[in-house]
Amino acid sequence: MTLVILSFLFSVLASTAWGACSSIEVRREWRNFTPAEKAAWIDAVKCMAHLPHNDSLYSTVGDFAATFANISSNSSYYDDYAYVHSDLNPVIHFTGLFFPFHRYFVWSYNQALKNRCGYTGVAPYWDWTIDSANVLQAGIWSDDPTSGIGQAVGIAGNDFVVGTGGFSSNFTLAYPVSHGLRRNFTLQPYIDFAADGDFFPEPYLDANATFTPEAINQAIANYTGDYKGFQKFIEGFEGPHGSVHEILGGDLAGYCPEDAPETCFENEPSPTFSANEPLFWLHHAMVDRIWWRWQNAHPNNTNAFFGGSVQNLTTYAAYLEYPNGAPPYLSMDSILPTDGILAEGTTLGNVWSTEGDFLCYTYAD
Ligand SMILES: [Cu+2]
Repeated sequence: MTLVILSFLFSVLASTAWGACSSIEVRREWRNFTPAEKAAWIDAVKCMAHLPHNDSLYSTVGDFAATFANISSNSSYYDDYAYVHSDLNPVIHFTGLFFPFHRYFVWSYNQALKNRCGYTGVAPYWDWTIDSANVLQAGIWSDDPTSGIGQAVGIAGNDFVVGTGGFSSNFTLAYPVSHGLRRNFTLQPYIDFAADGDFFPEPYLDANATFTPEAINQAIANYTGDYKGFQKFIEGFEGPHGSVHEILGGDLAGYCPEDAPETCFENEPSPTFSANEPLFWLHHAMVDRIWWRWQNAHPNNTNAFFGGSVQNLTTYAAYLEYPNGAPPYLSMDSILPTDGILAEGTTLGNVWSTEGDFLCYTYAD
């Protein structure tokens, strides 16, 4: 009895004195989900894809609308999230917003699964380091129609639309044109970028070599206190974040569906409509977990931040000077963009700790 009271008192003290959240969500790796838990997540994602478009969606940047697609009222709430990522592409990549925005985006999406689709599970992540040696043989490509993510190479005769797993039916995407989920695993995706020589010095690189356990563990150990260097390693060209996107081809890599407008093909592959792919959420939860591990690896990392608000990829020299954004510089008081879909008024400081009252989640390991 005394122990129970003591532990109760301790938890009350912990939540009031240190601002810890009372019921923390523990995110788990996809392969540690039971088949029923996997099916529940897939069901919730497909539920989002059948909810109506939210009229409060607006574009902040507008490049995506100008080049690929305007906001379509013939779309779903799931498509609204894909649109937000597409529209904000130039302000959330290669800027100081990369880690905090994607943390907020994955969390907001998970809240929507719960609040709008009755999802009661936790956000899954895909630890692709475990599968890096042989990505194509990974268990994640299960063909099971209720609990499987589906094949890594879609049907070649059908524009690489995924033909197995939970997303092969009742799952249509609106951007840039209506199409089914597409994947086309390619071990050497950077060959397509060979013309951008400075940015892609190793076009024949096997992309899986960039996301091994050793590469990620070294990055976490090596950039103590160096937020800019850490972000550049994870997000930079031919780095692990981009390699997972590009190795899967199709939607996750920003390759255009066959009926897309010509301007889409002129700009492909581009990191815009990658959130069409449900794996986007598992991939970005993993990227978030790597940042979380780095934050926890050393006291000098926990609150480290340095980043600008303006993406500058005009020349390779400019990129090397501003790999995570040129001035004006961002601070903990800077407000995250929302496109009317995410909750307004969230600051970088609000999302710096995952375990505080605001986000209230952690990772199993
Ligand atoms: Cu992104």
